[in-house]
Amino acid sequence: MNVYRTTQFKNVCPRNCFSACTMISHVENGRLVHITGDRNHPYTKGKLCSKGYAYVERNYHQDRLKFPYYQEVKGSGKFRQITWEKAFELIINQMINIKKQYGDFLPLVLYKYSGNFGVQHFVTEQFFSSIGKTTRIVGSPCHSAGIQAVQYDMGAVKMSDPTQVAEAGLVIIWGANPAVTNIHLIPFILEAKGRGAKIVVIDPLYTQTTELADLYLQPRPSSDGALANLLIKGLYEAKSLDYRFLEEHSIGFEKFIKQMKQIDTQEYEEMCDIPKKAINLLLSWLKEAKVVSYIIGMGLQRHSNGGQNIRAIQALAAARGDIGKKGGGIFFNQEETYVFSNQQGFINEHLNVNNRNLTMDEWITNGVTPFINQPPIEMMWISCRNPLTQEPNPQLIQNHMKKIPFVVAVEQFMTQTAKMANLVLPTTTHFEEADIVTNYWHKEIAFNQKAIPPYYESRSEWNIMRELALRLKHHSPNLCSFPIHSSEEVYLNSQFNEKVLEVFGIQSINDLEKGSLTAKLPKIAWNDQQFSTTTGKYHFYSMEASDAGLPPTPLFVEGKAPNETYPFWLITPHHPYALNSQFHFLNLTDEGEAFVAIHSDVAKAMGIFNGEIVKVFNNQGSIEIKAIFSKLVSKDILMIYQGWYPDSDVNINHLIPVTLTDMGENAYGAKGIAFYDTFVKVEKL
Ligand SMILES: Nc1nc2c(c(=O)[nH]1)N[C@H]1C(S)=C(S)[C@@H](COP(=O)(O)OP(=O)(O)OC[C@H]3O[C@@H](n4cnc5c(=O)[nH]c(N)nc54)[C@H](O)[C@@H]3O)O[C@H]1N2
Ligand SMILES: Nc1nc2c(c(=O)[nH]1)N[C@H]1C(S)=C(S)[C@@H](COP(=O)(O)OP(=O)(O)OC[C@H]3O[C@@H](n4cnc5c(=O)[nH]c(N)nc54)[C@H](O)[C@@H]3O)O[C@H]1N2
Ligand SMILES: [Mo]
Repeated sequence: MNVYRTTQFKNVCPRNCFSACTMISHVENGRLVHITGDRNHPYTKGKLCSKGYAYVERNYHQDRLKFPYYQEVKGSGKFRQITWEKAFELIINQMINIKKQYGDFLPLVLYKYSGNFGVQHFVTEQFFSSIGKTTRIVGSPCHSAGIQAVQYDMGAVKMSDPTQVAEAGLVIIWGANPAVTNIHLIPFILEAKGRGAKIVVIDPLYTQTTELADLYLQPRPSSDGALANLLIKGLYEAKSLDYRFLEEHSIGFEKFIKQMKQIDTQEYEEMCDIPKKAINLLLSWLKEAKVVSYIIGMGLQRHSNGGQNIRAIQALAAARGDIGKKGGGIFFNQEETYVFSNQQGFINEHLNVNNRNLTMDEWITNGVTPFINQPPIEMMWISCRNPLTQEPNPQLIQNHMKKIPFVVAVEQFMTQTAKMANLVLPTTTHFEEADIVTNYWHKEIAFNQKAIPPYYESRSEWNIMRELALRLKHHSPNLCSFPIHSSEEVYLNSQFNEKVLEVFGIQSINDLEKGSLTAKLPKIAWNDQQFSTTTGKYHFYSMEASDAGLPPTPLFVEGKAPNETYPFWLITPHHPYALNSQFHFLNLTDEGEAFVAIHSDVAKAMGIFNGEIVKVFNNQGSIEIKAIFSKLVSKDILMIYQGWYPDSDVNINHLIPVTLTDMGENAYGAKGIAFYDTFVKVEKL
């Protein structure tokens, strides 16, 4: 009889998510058997999401990549298994040829994003920086407009500890769906509610989060700036602003309020399509509340005026005096804990110095020859990114990829994108590698232990880059300055620096042995009211915004709207049981299939029955998808959860054009993508 001992390891979920949960993996005989939450984590407190509990299934899923695969013709599906040695040889040959022909590696492009945010994974950026100039696809498809808005007003992307929400007198959840996307925040919202705080949800969709609300406002998409402006005007007229803050800690309020006095209240109410009564109720709560927490989602800023709308909401928080207060302020994102040396490669100013930047939209629109009189793209390295399901207009991206002579994808699964690569390299999951994980929401840091051996021939991101560096150096010592370390742990230790010491008080992974640690940052952001702007004050008037051709003040700018040809907004928010393109295939949901949520009145008027397959289309693309009557949507909105639907041909992003957000360039080198400014028509088949 075999008696297996269960060993426990500490792991950290590295996904692009607000939680970065620490978890305990239970291992028997080198195999993961069970995952539990870690009760010692101060924010997630031992609770995982359905995806977290399903990691065993994901890890050993039949579709998990086992070996390196090569196909001569991209998209042919004629992959053959090759050895790692052969894979490295193919890559090195390609790189050497590029270097010979062009004198540098500019034709080599890095295409990487958010599949894994662990510190180890920034090794790829570091490797690319170690071979001289390369091309980088820059910009964030996620939150660049909002990040830029925070920077314009406050100078740096800081946020109070999310646990502060529990202390709020009023919680406004604005364009966020935490019941789905940020589940560990919910207990803190409920705690505030238990202490008597009212909960307001502002979202064009009646989401799962709406169930928590005392007041639900359903604005027209992208009209939030108008609502925020109306609220400021109302509070100003009622003399309910924080005049001391305005006087001592801000600039430009006079100019801004002058504009507010001139806005036509009725016109603004109509633009956001919210009844006067509801606005007045919210105004009365804002007048009464001692301190307000504003939880702002990324969803809100995926519009062509998204950054400006966030500035308008921030202005409300600032003018009311909520910023820097216990239990108050803006909860959007924080970047203070992105301090490891290799993470800096991610930040735009570092990108600018060494590389040729190709913005996401230039890449999608102009393809492989985006630069006049400069080398084209000859080789692409994709890691932690699945553009053929996640980016706008994937049809174009696929065509561009076909034209690139050599495409490499580092993946765990044969995704739509991997299918269009020449070389697919299998990589480890976080259970099979050592890593450090920090987060953009809470301020914990934790070490991720290697719990099990790599699945079949998978290699870690560090291992792949190290092996490449060794071979490049062997070919010619000057080609690459990437440091060769002896293990993942030694590599991780090399990424500690003064800033890590300052923020976390630690110097090596040994200091994380006992479990997660919380950053030594103030619990309340901006509690000293000293902002990181050029003046040290809060900017209601931003010269930087003005220089970028944007309105200097947070005055509402009208966004896009449906038209006669394409009368519906298509909102494609984040899925309850998937994370972007990941986890879909685990069928964690009753609705494994893709569906479009449609208002029953609209459907009935068109003779569409519940469950019927319909056509949703615009001038860019067309999909056939099941229609479901839903209370989530109003009459001029259709909703489809974004991501990947492996059992069907539905690719939602075929409908999504490259529409830019108003902001993002200064934050990440490119404007963001206004995914939700997509307009479509629906028809019976
Ligand atoms: N229509 C629509 N599109 C959207 C959005 C939307 O709201 N609507 N949201 C946008 C947003 S907010 C974001 S952040 C982007 C996300 O876009 P991506 O960053 O592309 O998203 P993911 O699907 O999380 O991860 C990409 C890939 O990483 C792989 N991966 C996971 N772990 C690892 C690893 O350890 N190593 C490597 N090499 N690969 C790994 C996964 O298998 C997956 O295929 O999508 C955007 N796209
Ligand atoms: N389960 C799960 N969790 C996730 C993810 C996931 O895919 N699945 N993805 C992770 C990532 S990468 C991200 S960026 C975050 C996203 O986290 P969230 O921002 O919370 O989620 P989204 O679905 O992007 O959008 C939130 C809400 O914005 C609303 N919205 C759209 N347009 C407007 C508007 O004009 N005004 C207002 N007021 N609301 C609007 C949408 O209807 C939606 O309900 O979640 C992270 N967590
Ligand atoms: Mo995101």
